[in-house]
Amino acid sequence: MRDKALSEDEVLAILNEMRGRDYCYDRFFSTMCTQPHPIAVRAHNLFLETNLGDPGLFPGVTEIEQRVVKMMGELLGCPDVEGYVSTGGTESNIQAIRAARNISPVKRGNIVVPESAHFSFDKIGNLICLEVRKAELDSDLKVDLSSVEDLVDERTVALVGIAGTTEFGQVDPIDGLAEIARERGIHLHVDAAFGGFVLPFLEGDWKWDFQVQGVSSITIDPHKMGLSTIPAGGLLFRSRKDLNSLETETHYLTKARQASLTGTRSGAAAAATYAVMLHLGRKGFTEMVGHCMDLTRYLLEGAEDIGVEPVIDPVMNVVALQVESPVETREELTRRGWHVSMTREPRRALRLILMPHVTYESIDLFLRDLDEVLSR
Ligand code: 0PR
Repeated sequence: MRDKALSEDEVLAILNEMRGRDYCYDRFFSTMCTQPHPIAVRAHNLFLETNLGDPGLFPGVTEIEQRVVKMMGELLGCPDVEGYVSTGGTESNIQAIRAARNISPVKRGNIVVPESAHFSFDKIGNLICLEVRKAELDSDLKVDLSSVEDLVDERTVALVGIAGTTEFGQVDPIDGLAEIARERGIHLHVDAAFGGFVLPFLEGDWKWDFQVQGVSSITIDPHKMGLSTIPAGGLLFRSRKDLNSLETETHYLTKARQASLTGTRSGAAAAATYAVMLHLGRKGFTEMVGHCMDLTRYLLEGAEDIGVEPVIDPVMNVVALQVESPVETREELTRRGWHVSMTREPRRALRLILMPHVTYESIDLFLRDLDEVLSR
């Protein structure tokens, strides 16, 4: 730290210069986050100094957090849900699996996740010393149930299914996984970090949420399609005993026990999530998701016109485009200012997320550049 103090103006000049180095959302096709809704920003600022880690000091935002949990539970078929607002998908996944491990009598167990699982599950294996077994995918890139059956054994403490895979936006057969989980009496966790704020607003007959008997916990992230501020994640349990299994005693705080992974934690993103959910309601979310799906179809049609096909027919606003040299194509697109992501081997493809910040105009410009790059 420097000795001499800088004036506010001097500090802000430095900050603005650094902020100017960040890229802008208008050319991001690679991210599952987006610009927060303006009401989320206002709510976030209003609750900036609140700490959900010591809830007795902040009963207002503590009540907001519980309301958010109930609203997300209602959305996912279980109004009596238990949980909390976490920092995001990684924390929610960690905590769900930790609860499953805590409840299970098995020591040194394993979990069975789809090959398509987010890398947070690799962190979990390392963190809580569980073997992470990866089940194969079928030709639609959904988890193959017979592969799951082959991997499950008496040491399995949890199964994981994904509702909205990171790379392809695919939905696993959660009802099939639930059957396996029920038969064996094991925890089924559904990672809907992305799909949680998409699937409830799409027409379709997926059976993936708490309406499926056997689903024990769900991850749903407001800081992705929930238009909230970062960091806002949701962790929901069907049963109180799962949440209780995460609690430690907190002798000197205003509440005797704490289930969250972090101690001190901001109430700002919980308030932001609450504000967006109240302000948009189901109608607003349905319109927003509908708009993202219109953008998705527009991109697909334009891609088809230049001879580019998706790996699978998109279920939600996540598109993987098959191109001949994805690595080089992506590099050239980056040079032209486009931020696209890539799926893993063996299905390397350009990956685009059609978030609300994407415009028809940016899709047109992107496709023009993609066409040029591919024709070189
Ligand atoms: N589960 C799923 C299905 C996810 O897609 C993600 C993140 C997570 C869990 C973990 O969530 P947190 O990152 O909130 O802990 N998926 C995106 C990804 O890894 C996250 C992301 C967001 C990446 C913005 C890049 C980016 O710019 O691709």
